[in-house]
Amino acid sequence: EPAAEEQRFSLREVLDTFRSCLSENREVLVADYVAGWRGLVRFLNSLGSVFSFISKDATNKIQILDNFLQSENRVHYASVQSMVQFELENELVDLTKRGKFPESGCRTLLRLHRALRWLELFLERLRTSGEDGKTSAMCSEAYNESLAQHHPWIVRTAAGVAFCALPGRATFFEVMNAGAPDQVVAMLGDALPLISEVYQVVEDVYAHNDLLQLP
Ligand code: 1Q0
Repeated sequence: EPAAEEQRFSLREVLDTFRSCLSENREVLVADYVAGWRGLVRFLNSLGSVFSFISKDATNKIQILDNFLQSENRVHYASVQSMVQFELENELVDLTKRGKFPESGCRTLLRLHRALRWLELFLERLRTSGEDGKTSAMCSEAYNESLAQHHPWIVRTAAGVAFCALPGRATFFEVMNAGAPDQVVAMLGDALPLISEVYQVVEDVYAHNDLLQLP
């Protein structure tokens, strides 16, 4: 039935939203960025409840950005570039320590941005892995190279436990719902440059404005 079909994760759909994220003038569109994440969270939820502490946090951050997209300031939140400019000009960001703006668009999107680097590293490992590749190892390596550096010990520990519950490569590919393993691998090959480009554009915007360490 269509309703169930809509809920089903499809790798292609998620990749398409990340593709539509980048406008011609290299602006990153927040609505599409958030839609991409919503798709990933749906995927994560379909892997089981061990991951719900992760998906809850991601959902919360998606919701914060969604609220901006529906607020009276929504025009300023159309792209990452305009969001950064708007929040900085109007002093809506806690720059050095948490204070009046614990849920600024800038700091919220930064958390997802860091997670996108994890995704990039993980998917690259998945893409180049052999049939007997261990997803949990790929996942924790990718995590240690990226997000872990921003997480306290307790979160790193919980994440490590969750990674152990990841299904094997074959199941993982099935859940991606994108055809036979070689088709999934091909699709990942198409998708990764795109994900890294989105990552790099956001990274540059944040670096340029000295926002990479927002509390
Ligand atoms: C497949 C396994 C998924 C593993 C995801 C790796 C990330 C682990 C992160 C664990 C920490 C989550 C708990 C909360 C942490 C927050 O403290 C932290 C910082 O925020 P704040 O407000 O406290 O400063 N939050 C984050 O760092 C954001 C983490 C967001 C993670 C979103 C993960 C979404 C996962 C998607 C699954 C994709 C599977 C790949 C296959 C899809 C193919 C395209």
